[in-house]
Amino acid sequence: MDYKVKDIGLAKEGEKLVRWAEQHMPVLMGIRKEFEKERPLKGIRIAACLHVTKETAVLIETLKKGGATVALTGSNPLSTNDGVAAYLAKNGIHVYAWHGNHDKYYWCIEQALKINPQITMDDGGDLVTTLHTKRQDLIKGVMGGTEETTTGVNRQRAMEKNGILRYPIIAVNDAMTKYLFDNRYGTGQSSIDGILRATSILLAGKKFVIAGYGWCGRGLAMRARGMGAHVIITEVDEIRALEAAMDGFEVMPMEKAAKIGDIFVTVTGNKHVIDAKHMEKMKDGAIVANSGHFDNEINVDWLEKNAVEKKEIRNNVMEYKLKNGRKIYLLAEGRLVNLAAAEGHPSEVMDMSFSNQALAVKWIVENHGKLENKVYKVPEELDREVAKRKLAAMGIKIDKLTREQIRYMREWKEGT
Ligand code: 9W4
Repeated sequence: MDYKVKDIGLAKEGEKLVRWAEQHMPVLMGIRKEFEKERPLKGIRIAACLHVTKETAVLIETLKKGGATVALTGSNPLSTNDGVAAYLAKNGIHVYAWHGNHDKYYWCIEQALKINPQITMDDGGDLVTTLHTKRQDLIKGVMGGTEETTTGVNRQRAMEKNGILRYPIIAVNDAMTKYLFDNRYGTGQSSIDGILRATSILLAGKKFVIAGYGWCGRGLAMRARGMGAHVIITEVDEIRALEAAMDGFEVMPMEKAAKIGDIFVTVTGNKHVIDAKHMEKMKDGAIVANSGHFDNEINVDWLEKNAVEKKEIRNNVMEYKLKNGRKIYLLAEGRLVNLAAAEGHPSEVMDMSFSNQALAVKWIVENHGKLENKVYKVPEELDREVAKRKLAAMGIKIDKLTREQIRYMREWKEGT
């Protein structure tokens, strides 16, 4: 049994986390039950490059219960939970991952590929890319792969366009039960969670400025309002700005918001959304955080160069004293506050993405003979199946169209 983790002795701690996640992932656990009975992945070898989290462990064990042999490597050096990695290694998964693994990141991917995978599961596309560059010899044995994130799907779509993609990929990221929920409810809640864990401040009555009104911004605004904050949105897109205004939020340019905000969160996907000219105008004690994908939404370099004093106040809170005498508090070095200071998407959200993953793997095994070397959407019936099962798990029933209503919808002649 081959693996490499930080400390196999951490398995018991990891197991507690995984059991907790299982409690909150009813759809995936339901799929696990079926997999145990039907063994749809019997004898299938899977290499996965995913964030080694408690939720990922629930997915990996589900694949194993379905009959698969799994090798797992981390998809980011900072996202591996060493307890979870140890727990999986102890339970028959070939895990190559430890927290802070910057130097041996690609070595770990190579180890995972030793399984000679028939299926790849990626989060960001590093497995697919490694197979297409360094390990082309393994490609003939691959039936297909899945991809969890936008970044990965973009990379693989580019490969398809250039005619170099050599096996089919299912874009789990693009499933409705994934993208319609994770940014809004996952990032929305976990960003607040990260800010509160880092600072323990009261949100009620605070001026909470959100840069960007995409899915993350909408989720965050909804939750901040729920906590009693006065929410201000800044936008560059007129339609989104209008939407924010009609959702009942105050909308204004960042230059104006900078002067009045207590807390600032960037979720735009663009750079230097909070820049020198904004920070110079902020009130003493302003808190600044980022939940957008890259860590350049806040001009941290400027802060670093122009602060006259810098002090770590508590974990994930850095105080910068500016020349004007005012202090600004930067959370988690301007990296994603929901990941660095909290635990990312709650398990209930990951339940839906990872159920799509599990069903997509089964679908590839059943259909790979008919597939071309293209990026496919998750078949709509699987996507809807995940939604149905989530509703059932939540105890929610919905109506069905009557035969007459179906006929009415198809009928174009019947009007007013
Ligand atoms: N985690 C991550 C990334 C950077 C990072 C403190 C600053 C993404 C998706 C899922 O990227 C992920 N930087 C850190 S901690 C950290 C964590 N620091 C430390 O100083 C730098 C990541 C998917 N996911 C969930 O969201 C929940 N379960 C999941 O599997 C996980 C992690």
